[in-house]
This record gives sequence, C-alpha cells and structure tokens, in this order.
Amino acid sequence: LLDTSTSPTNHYAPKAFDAVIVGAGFSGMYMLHRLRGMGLTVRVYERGADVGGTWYWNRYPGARCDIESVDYSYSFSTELEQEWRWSERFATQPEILRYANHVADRFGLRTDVEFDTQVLSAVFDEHDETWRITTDSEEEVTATYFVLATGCLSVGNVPAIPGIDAFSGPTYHTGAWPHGGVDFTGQHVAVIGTGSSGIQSIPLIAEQASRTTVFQRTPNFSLPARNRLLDDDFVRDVKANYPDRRRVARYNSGGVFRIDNTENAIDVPGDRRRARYELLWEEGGLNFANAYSDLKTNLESNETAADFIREKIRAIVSDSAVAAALTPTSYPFATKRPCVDTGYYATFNRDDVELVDIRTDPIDTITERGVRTATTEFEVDAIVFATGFDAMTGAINNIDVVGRGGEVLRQTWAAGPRSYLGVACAGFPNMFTIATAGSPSVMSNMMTSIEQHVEWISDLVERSIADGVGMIEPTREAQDGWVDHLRELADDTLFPMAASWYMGANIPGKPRVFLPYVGGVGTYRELCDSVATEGYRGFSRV
Ligand code: FAD
Ligand code: N01
Repeated sequence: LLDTSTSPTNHYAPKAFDAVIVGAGFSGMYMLHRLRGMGLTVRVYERGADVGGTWYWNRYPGARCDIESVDYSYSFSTELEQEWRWSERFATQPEILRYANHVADRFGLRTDVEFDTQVLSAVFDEHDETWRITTDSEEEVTATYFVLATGCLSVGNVPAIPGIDAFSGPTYHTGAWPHGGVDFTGQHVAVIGTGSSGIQSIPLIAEQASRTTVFQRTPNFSLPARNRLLDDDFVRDVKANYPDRRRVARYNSGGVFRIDNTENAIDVPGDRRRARYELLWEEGGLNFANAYSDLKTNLESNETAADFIREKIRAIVSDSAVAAALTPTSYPFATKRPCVDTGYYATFNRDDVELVDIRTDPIDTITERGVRTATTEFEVDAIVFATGFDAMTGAINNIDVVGRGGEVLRQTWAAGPRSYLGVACAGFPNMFTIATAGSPSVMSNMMTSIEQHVEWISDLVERSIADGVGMIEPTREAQDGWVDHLRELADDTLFPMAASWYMGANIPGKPRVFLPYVGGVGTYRELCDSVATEGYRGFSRV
C-alpha cells in the first residue's frame, strides 16, 4: 500500500476541475455533456487524436456494428435522433465515427477534451478529498470526481508468439488499424484470430490479397448479417416511433428493440423450433442468439441452436475437412460472443484462402518471412493480428489508481474486479466506471447501457452535491454482495463453460472470472433505480 494519508508537498497549484473523465468514446462524450450541463467544470483526457473510442481505433476492413444502427445511437437528444440518418442496417465504422464527430460538434464537446494524452495515474488525496491525476504530458490536475470511461475493448492483445519482432513485413492489430487504410493487393496475408474482428475482416482481406492464410485457434459460431441499405419509409417509421422503440430497448435483456421470447427451446416441438431458427437465420443478426429464453442456461436447448448452425456451416463450406475445422464443438453456442458476418464461411471456398487449424498444427514461431507452425513455414507479406483485447479490466488496470489509505486498485482486482453495480468501488471515493465489468455492458447494446450508467451516475453526483455530500463510495458489504451476485448469476448459465474473453481466458495469467452482469439490461436498470430510490442503498455518502 502506498502512503497517501498526508497531502503531498505542493510545488505548484495543479489545475482543479470538478470532474476528470478518462476516454472520449461514447461513454466519455456523454458523461462530459451531462456533467457540464450540471454546471461542473470538466476535463476529458483521450489517448487518441479525436473522439469515437472504439470507432476511432478499429478501422480494419469490414468493421461495423452488429446492433442495428438505429438502436446503436444516443437517445438523450430528440433533435440528434431526428437529424441523424443512418444509411445501413448495420453501420460501417466510418459512418459511426462520422456520427461520433457530429455529436462532438453539435454539443461542442472538443473544447473540454485533451487529445493525444494518456492518463497514467490517479491518486486520491485524503487530506484534500480530491483526485490527483497525472498524464503522459506531465500535467497534474485535481478533480473532485474521477470517471473511468476507458472502454471494455480498448487495449489490444498481441500474443507473445516467439520471434514476433523478427518478421520483416508489416504487422497490424485490428484495434489499432492505420488511418489511411492498408492496401493488400498482390500480397499474401496471414490473419491470426477468428473472433468478430477476424470474421468481419477476413472476407474483405481475401478479396484484395492474392492469398490469405487464416490461423484459427477456436472456431466460432457466426450468424449472417443480412445487412441492407435502410429505405426512407423504414427510417421515417423509426423516427416517428423512437420513444416507444427506446422504451422497449431500455427494459429488455439486451438493450435493443426486441420483445424477449419467454419460450424455452426444450419445450417446443423440433419442427417448430427449426422453423424459428430458419426464420431468424434468414432475418440475420444477433436475434438468433435470443431465439429461446433457455439457450444460455440449458445445454440440451443450446445444442439445438448449435446444431442448426453447424449444419449451415457444412452446407456453405464445400470442402468437408475445412467445414469440420470451422465447426465449433468445444463450447456452447453464444457463450463466446456470437459473431455476425457477411460471407465469412463462404470465403473458405475460395482457392486463394486456406485455413490453418492451430489446435492440430500450432504456431511455433514467427520468422523473418512469415509464420511457422509445427509442420509448415507460411511465407507471407503481412500479418494481421485479429487477436482481441485485454477486455473490460485492461484499460483500468493500465492506470495506477490509488484510493483511500493507499489502496491500489490493480492489487484489489488481482483476483478479479470488485465493484458495486459495476459503477463504483469501495475505498475509491467519488470514482465511477462506465459500462464495464460488473454491469450488463458487453452483454448488451452498449449505447443503451452507456446512457443508463451516465444518467445514473450523474444523478447520483447531482443529488450528492445538492445534499452537501463530499464523498460517495460503496460499502465493502454492498460490494462483496454484488461480486457474489455476479458470480451466482453467471454460475446459473452456460457462460463459464467457454474459454472466452468474458471470462478473462484470452489473456495468459488473467484470473478466470465471469466479468459482466448477466441478468439483463432491464433487470439491472430496475435494480439501479431501486438503489437510488432507497437513498442510494449500499453507498456511504458523507
Ligand atoms: P471506447 O469506445 O473503447 O472508448 C474508450 C476510450 O478511452 C478510448 O478512445 C481510449 O483511447 C481511451 N482511453 C483508455 N484508457 C485511457 C487512458 N489511460 N488515457 C486516455 N485515454 C484512455 N458494442 C455494441 O453494443 N454493438 C456493436 O455492434 C459493437 N461493435 C463493436 C465492434 C468493435 C470492433 C469493437 C472493438 C467493439 C464493439 N462494440 C460494440 C463495443 C464498443 O466498444 C462499445 O459499443 C462502445 O463503443 C464503447 O464506448 P466507450 O466509450 O465505453 O469505450
Ligand atoms: O477478439 P476476440 P475480437 N494465438 O477475443 C484468437 C467486439 N467486436 O477483436 O477463441 C492464436 O473475440 C482467439 O482465439 P480463441 C465483440 O464484442 C464486435 O475479434 O481465444 N489465436 C480468437 O479467435 C467481440 O467479441 C464486432 O481460441 C489467438 C481471436 O484471436 C470483441 O469485440 C467486431 C491467440 C480473438 O477474438 C472482441 O472481438 C469486432 C493466440 N495467442 C469486435 N490469442 C462486431 O461485429 C487470441 N487468439 C460488432
């Protein structure tokens, strides 16, 4: 523990803000707008050169959302909702980034954001009851409130494959893609990783490259996107009914416009179940994963959906050995985040695309010329790492966060993150986290979850200021109860059966803990609202 019980010597007076926010993605942008609207002085720090977060960094070919664009957008401003027009069912990264820029311009957000600046540490000064925040620009500022809007999927994971620095060609990570794009024309490209990023980018890389070699560790379940341009009638109808649409999204499990099916797959006759799977497969998108209410809790039910997708893979992929290698069998459907694709499985019918199953032929080393597995050296011109992220806790643990009595957050989280409601941590007064571990976040349409968090946190701050409360933090008991509740909820599902990033399993040495709240967006919102109504039950406010 660091000793922060006494105020450090002040060589100069750091700039003082009411609030400092880390991150200028959709979480940080809205948090800034809300806190500023309450009359607070706010400084946002963003590592990137502009707003957008995920959509600023992930510029790989094929990057787009897999939540319908009209739902993957802010609802807090009717004017914004009405003036913006999405062009496709699932918006591309450039379009979502344009939207983020539009929001920043419209609400004048950039004036309070310091770009190209990484927050390195935040230490709670018990004497002054403020956070002292330092950045890589060597600036130190203080803030009463410290908000981590650092993102769930913002720290790229590049695996420590021996020889990685020896490769003579360029390497790329999907989450840090060059802004000018990459031209793979005429090149032999290796893609390592077949999660959502790999599955979106591989068909487009394959179209451009002369040869594409895909290194797959675990096959994934992927659903067809059936993306389309949005016609004017649809857009007009959505805009006319936005309040109802958003209301539905706020109270169902996934934060989207959908009435959750309460039927269990296990109770439905096989032919009817199959017809429903076929219908949802043809409709495209993630709704397939919510075809029945027991898919994520009952293995037998889950197998009916998994088998349906396995059949589809066999029907699409012409080489039966390749189809078998692409077919997931080692974990239940949707316990890793399902992917949504355009032409992914069919890409493996191309003569210039090959699949290397690294479960049977593991990557041994990266050489000057390419990727060497146990059996073969693949000479390539470029390597794409679609190897994911140190999800949910990575960006927070990258910052030296030190709370009351010198408690180091990274150490407190060594066996897994500990928070109350995924919003605040005992021992870290006036510090809040947005849409990350311990909340529905990545199990939902993140925009719905981000808005819920930002509004709930800013209401808490506003109420505390009005009540003359200086410090807000959860009690240890409330936090312990929440951590237990998260685990119990997850243990009642099939999620712990997969070695997923939800479980921290993609990062060597990371504790295996199911990270998000799995009880659904609506239930979570009602719980948070009841906590507020009961005078912020579980929080100490002094
Ligand atoms: P981010 O957008 O990740 O923003 C966090 C920001 O914090 C980043 O810009 C980062 O640079 C900055 N930051 C972090 N640490 C520091 C530091 N120490 N100092 C300064 N700055 C820092 N969600 C959906 O709901 N639907 C989708 O379809 C969907 N598609 C996705 C596709 C991709 C490729 C990825 C990677 C994620 C996707 N997500 C999707 C999840 C997505 O991350 C969220 O929807 C949302 O954009 C998160 O916003 P955020 O502001 O919370 O975090
Ligand atoms: O990352 P991932 P992602 N050697 O972790 C493999 C969101 N998102 O960037 O499965 C070899 O899912 C790893 O293998 P395995 C969405 O929430 C959304 O693709 O761990 N391979 C896996 O195949 C998503 O879930 C969209 O065995 C290694 C892949 O790399 C999340 O972001 C698009 C390896 C990583 O898959 C993350 O997706 C993109 C190693 N050492 C992202 N380490 C939408 O469509 C890892 N892998 C909306």
